[in-house]
Amino acid sequence: MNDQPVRLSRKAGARSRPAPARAHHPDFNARETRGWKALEAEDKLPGSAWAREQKWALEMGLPGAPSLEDRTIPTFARGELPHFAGINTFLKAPYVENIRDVAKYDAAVLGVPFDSGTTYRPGTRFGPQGIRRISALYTTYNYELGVDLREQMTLCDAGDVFTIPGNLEKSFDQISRGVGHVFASGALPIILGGDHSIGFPCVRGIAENTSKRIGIIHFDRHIDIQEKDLDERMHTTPWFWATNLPNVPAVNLVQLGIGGWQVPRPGAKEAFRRQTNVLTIEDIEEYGLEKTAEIALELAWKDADAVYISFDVDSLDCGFVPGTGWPEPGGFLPREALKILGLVCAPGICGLEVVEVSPPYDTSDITALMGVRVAVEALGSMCAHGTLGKHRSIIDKPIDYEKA
Ligand SMILES: [Mn+2]
Repeated sequence: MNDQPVRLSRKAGARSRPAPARAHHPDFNARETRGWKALEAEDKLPGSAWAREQKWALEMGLPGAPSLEDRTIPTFARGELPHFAGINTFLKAPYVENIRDVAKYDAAVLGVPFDSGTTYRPGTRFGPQGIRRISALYTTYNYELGVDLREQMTLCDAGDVFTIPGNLEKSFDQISRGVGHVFASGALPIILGGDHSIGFPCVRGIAENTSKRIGIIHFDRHIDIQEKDLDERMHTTPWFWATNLPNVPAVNLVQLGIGGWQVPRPGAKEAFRRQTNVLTIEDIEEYGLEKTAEIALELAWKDADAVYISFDVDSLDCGFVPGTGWPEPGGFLPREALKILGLVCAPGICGLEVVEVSPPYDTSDITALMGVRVAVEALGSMCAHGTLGKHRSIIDKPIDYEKA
């Protein structure tokens, strides 16, 4: 760059050279950045549900001390604020004590505290508690998506399924009933595991309430489709059993991020035999995130009527998820997995599980926080695309679990 003054004309004398145009920068005056568009989206969001929550909190929690200037603050913490206080349901959503009331909500979070399917590190029975606890950190608003879950949908916390430690089969029966009940009620089930053995009973609970065909998009480092492990239906086996269900064919199973040194060969053989759709991290790097999501959607939805999402937090590089049962290097970066997750949830899903969060091995709650993020990212994507509630169209043979 020549910063020397340049003589433009005899009359003008010496003047500075004009600054070169920085055409490679976004035009901030035209407000074309995503950062700005997100602010525009926020400006259009309503705040009425928040106003209702504040009013309710005051009614429930007594007016605050006269010395407080903010008269919306109650004496007892109720609702979202403050983030460090209160009884932690997921995102401080209302706790549904009578489980029949889940029908009144668009989506219901339910915990499946179960780790008897674990074959290495246990502790995922504390997953739902850990995820709920750190979910207190979150608001209901997402900046980039321009969505506010509180304003755009109704969410409840249905509490936990009563699982039976040490008994896979009885627990599976309980889990299928619990997930099936929530699904049949019309609320979208958002399931907090638990180890990955719950994948089979969760999908079974949904599948038995519909005659329609269900595809699965599975985020994992592990292939999880062998018949048995250590003589039982452990957390390495859910897709063997789920894709044996008549309306959950293996050709609609898409497995993202599989690889490394922890994939049991019996699982690889079974995936080969059933022709599931596996993309490794290198495949995904090559195709890119958008194209990967496109491929996943095409395969999972091929001749199917709904798609279920199974997100194992160990699909991420273990540097991001120390609190998990089988940590493995070389997986997704959080932003990669979240991007793909948002894209595959955009057309609507019939259920989501986030599994393998093990708080006893966690550091600073980062693995549990990822679990929260998976759940809200899926809901946020569906709110942004207007697809929340689409799953209701496939509930064509709801089971009455009071009688069944
Ligand atoms: Mn896994």
